[in-house]
Amino acid sequence: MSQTKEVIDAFDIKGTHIDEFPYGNGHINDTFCVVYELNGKRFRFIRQRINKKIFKNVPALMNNISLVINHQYEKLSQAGIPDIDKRVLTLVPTKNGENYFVDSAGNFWRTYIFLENLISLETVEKTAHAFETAKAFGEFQRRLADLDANKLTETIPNFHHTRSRFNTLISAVENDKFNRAKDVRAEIDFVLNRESIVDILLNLQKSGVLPTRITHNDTKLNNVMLNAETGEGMCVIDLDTVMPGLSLYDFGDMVRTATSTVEEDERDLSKANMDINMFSALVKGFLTSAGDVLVEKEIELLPFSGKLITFEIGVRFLTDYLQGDSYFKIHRKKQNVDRCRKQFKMVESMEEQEIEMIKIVEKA
Ligand code: ADP
Ligand code: GN1
Ligand code: MG
Repeated sequence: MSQTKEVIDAFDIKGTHIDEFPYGNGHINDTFCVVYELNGKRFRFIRQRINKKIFKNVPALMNNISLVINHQYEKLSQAGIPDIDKRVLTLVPTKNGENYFVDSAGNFWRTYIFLENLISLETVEKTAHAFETAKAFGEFQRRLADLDANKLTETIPNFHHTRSRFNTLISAVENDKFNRAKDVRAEIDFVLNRESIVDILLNLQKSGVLPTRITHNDTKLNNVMLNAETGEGMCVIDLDTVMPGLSLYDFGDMVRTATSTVEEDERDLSKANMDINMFSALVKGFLTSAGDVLVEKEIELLPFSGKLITFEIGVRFLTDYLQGDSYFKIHRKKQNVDRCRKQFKMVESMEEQEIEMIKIVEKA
């Protein structure tokens, strides 16, 4: 869906709109790169149609995002860090001074300044990528430690509630509305055999051993922008799910996405393995930036978090397949099954390397 004139005209951007095209590989929002020209110069922006089926209260979500951006901005300026505009997202307001626009069809749109000369990766190529990713997400988490969590709305309730993700899968299997359970029996069994892991972090949170913090909750590799030349982790993006959560959820999703050198939906499962050197780099990067705020249990469970979140996202892909592919964008039939299989193969790979992973954390 391209943008209508009312959307293009809504934002406070000088110059002429000359081009727009779909951009990036996000599974949730419709993202476009939009190009404007002013005095012979071209300027790019990121414009997104926010998925209102998934995010039920977009005004509250946008309020979260601007609180988070402003807080990060203040922290960076207090610390005298240079290039702040490359380290936090910048929202472009509408002509009415709002940070989003609702078009006549009821769609919600927002615009960010394009982060030029930064890149986001779909797969890691070297350990420095893993280190920089974890360092950036750790810094992000640390800078939010003193933001009042009561000011934030929970944009998706129970987002990382692994027990409820498990139960939703069970209901989807029982209902089997699209008669698809027969295609994924082995994957369903894989989940049933691991039910014992789903409550571990939730129980530790309930008993107060694991503190609730403001976390990002969607720390996949392509949600951090790196300096295209130096590889430095610069800017955490995709702030839709920033809300109270566990630090381990953020680390876990990095293990899922930044220890694999192949894509999330890779079909050749012999290539889907947890690379222990990448894991080690993630641990080092995360401890460099967030280490001094983490409690002992948060550090001890870093290896487990990788397995849990990889399992949880695999469960979500499987559930979405059973529910008719209505949540994650797909580009081919059974893509959610491929994504699920890749996640579960990664879980197995982590199970096999559990002792090595624990040793790395102990050493760090
Ligand atoms: P989704 O929620 O659908 O994942 P994202 O906000 O993550 O959407 O954006 C999708 C992709 O667009 C990102 O992975 C990144 O490559 C690119 N992107 C997002 N914001 C910017 C930005 N401000 N500058 C440059 N690229 C961006
Ligand atoms: C979605 O928005 P994106 O593509 O960065 C999803 C994450 C999943 C991820 C799997 C709001 O992330 O939770 O882990 O896909 N985001 C939402 O790739 O559900
Ligand atoms: Mg994203």
